[in-house]
Amino acid sequence: MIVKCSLILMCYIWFSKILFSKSYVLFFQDIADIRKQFPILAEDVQIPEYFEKEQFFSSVFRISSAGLQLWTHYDVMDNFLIQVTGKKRVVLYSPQDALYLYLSGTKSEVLDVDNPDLEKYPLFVKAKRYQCFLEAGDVLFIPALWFHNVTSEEFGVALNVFWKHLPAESYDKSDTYGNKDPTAASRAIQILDRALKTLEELPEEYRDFYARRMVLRIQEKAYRNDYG
Ligand SMILES: O=C(O)CCC(=O)C(=O)O
Repeated sequence: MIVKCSLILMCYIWFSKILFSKSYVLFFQDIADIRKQFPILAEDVQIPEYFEKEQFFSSVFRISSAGLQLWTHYDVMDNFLIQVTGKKRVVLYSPQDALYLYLSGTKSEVLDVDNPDLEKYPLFVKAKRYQCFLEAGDVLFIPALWFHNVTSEEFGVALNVFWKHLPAESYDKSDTYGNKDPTAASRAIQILDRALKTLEELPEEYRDFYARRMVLRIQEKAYRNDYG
């Protein structure tokens, strides 16, 4: 109760500080860092010491109204979601279940995770759902590549801290949100697109056969053995 009250008070003080400063003028092209974009709050923000300073990527200030839902997506960096005030529901899916999530880029096409359209998305039932509720003072570790869908149950303030756990050169330098695929993954996807284009030179029967062989090769060479 005391923690909750002090977090609510802190939230109130934060808002007052922001309103009476000019720091709410954000520069959206910058990588988010609450301590730089809201310097007035810098002293209040203690980034957890779970990684080296050079690994820090961004800290995103999130203010959400009740009912706001963020679609199911993954990020490419490890992340702490720190709930300052308010309550949020977080639904998570493992990267192993990517095949069942109907991905379009980094997002799932299944928008309603509670009542999915199973005629359109029949494999979605195979995705194992993990769910938790965050309240003021809670911190959720969201590992890179884990899908998450976040719904604010009430007005709330939260903070994300993203950090690079792969070698720095693996990440796309133009990434401002921590959600661009690592450069090697983007290159591999481009090469795959070229391979698929090449298959179009074949008649359908052959295209199908060689596509299946390619899937087998990918499974054999690149899938983890311990994923089942
Ligand atoms: O808290 C939210 O509204 C979204 C959080 C999120 O997407 C994340 O932690 O990556």
